[in-house]
Amino acid sequence: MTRSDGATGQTTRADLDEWVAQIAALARPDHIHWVTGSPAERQQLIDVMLEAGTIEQLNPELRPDSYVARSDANDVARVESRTFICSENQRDAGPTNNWADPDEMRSTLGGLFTESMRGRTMYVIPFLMGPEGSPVTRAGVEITDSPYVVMSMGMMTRSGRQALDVIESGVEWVKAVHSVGAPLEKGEADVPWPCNPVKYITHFTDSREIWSFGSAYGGNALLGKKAFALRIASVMARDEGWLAEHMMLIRVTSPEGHVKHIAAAFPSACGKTNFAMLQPTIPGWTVETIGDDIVWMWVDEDGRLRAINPETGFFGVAPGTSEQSNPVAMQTMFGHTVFTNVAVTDDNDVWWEGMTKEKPAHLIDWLGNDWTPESPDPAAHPNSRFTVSIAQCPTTSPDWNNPEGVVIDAIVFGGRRRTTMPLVVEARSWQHGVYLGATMASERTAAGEGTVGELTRDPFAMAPFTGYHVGDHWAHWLNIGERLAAGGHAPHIFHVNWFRRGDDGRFLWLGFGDNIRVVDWIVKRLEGVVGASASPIGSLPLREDLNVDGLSFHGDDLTELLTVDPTVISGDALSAQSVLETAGDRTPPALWEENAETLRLCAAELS
Ligand code: OXD
Ligand code: MN
Repeated sequence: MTRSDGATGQTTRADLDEWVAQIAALARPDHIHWVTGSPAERQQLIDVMLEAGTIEQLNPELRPDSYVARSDANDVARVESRTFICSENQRDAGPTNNWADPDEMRSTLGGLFTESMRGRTMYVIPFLMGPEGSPVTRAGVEITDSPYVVMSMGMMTRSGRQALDVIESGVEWVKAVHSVGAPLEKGEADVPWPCNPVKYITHFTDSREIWSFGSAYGGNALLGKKAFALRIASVMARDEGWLAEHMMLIRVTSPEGHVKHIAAAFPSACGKTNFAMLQPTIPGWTVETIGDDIVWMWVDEDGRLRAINPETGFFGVAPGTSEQSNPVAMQTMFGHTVFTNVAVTDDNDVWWEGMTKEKPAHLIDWLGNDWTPESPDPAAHPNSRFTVSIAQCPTTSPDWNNPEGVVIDAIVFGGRRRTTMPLVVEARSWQHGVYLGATMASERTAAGEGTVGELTRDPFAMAPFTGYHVGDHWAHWLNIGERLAAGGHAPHIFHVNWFRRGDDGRFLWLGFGDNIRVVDWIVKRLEGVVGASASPIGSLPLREDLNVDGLSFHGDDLTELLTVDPTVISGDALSAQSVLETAGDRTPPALWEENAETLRLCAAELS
């Protein structure tokens, strides 16, 4: 075995060197490459992938230094059914995770990884989640046999030499091993997207280790993202007293100069990226992007909630992204972007459903086939993605990389709800806000498995991502709230719904840039300058306080958006009991109290 970069391969961390040697002895790659993160190395990866057909270069005049990858047709999304939490104690995984016995899983993985990298290069990627110097920043090392993963991790994390320097300074680091599971016999030709029908995405939460086999797609393979920054980090956060959450993070500045930071949790493919890049339709507002998918938060010495985005890039859902819905995302991906499973136009640029009103007359679809508007299937896969660095985003906040993070003023929960939930509501208290987060529901999207459109409860938008017992996650949020209350600085909690529909299926709210009108109300509430009307699920805007200047509404749409029906809310609260029951005796009694209070308030309104 030789190292392709010719260096000696030794770091000053014997534990790291030993681990790399051990994985190499198991997986038997042909080469080992220590990732430095240099531009020359990036070009080398691109050349390797162009040669293998994993990526194709897009028209450099239209989209410089950008590429399209087409995955295997069966490797297109996160595989929750193949995702396992291997905690020593089964109860720690809780009812929302697949649990597997760690010893049994180690033996299964030992078999699968034996010689799994034969014929391939094994890349060693040191990486940091979070800016260097932040109290919650953590290090990891991902071993992978996929150059696509290396290139993506290069955009999504601080990887290479900088991270290795931090690891060599003596910090703890998380072990993450990934193989596409497609060894090559001598002389055997490779396929453009090697993967294996057998997939395992496993998390050893006690020893803080990740092992992923068989997939090269997104969160299954870019292990800094869901596996580390959410599943493993949520366990670290539980043990160390902080929060790792599935949230976007923005700074908003009002025309009066009030600066606030808002963290918002929505399930996958429900608009976090659009919210993070919101272009305000009310003059005088600015929105700066800090993160679009993951937020790590801690209580600072003054008892305030501070937050960072641990990532450095976007792995955004392409379909639906357009100059109208998200012009900032469109500008961000002007070049230096990797697209996966999108369609390609005749002039060799990208296209996906919703990008333009008019569909192109001819495309190459995500499977590599000819496509015309008459074709029955979408041209881009519904979970097709763009991967791009946050540094390219024109609205990125100068503080996105600040190790001190930003102070959170408001936390927002939301999902896709055709009915029931109003445009915006403010929780009565932190405890009530935790109840709203624990019981939040959304219609399924293509980002995971399952039937698209089906309503599911997705506590804190973390159902696929909390690495421990869901009931303990709720209790942890309540504990954090107590610490914040002691300092007198707890953020206010809100719930929003951009997706309410009329009987004919039309959206009642315009969404996108007009969501600033909801932000405007949230900031007025934080400033204490507007009242609200009490409802069984919290405080609703008074109609005169929601700035709808310049908008026109069909019939009673605005009233419908700003009111709740106690009969419907009471039905929803009864259905929410199922999610509280799921966590059994680990459901904090405070959440049952909030459910009972909701039902009591509904009954009072109905009597
Ligand atoms: C993501 C997801 O990729 O949530 O961010 O699926
Ligand atoms: Mn996500």
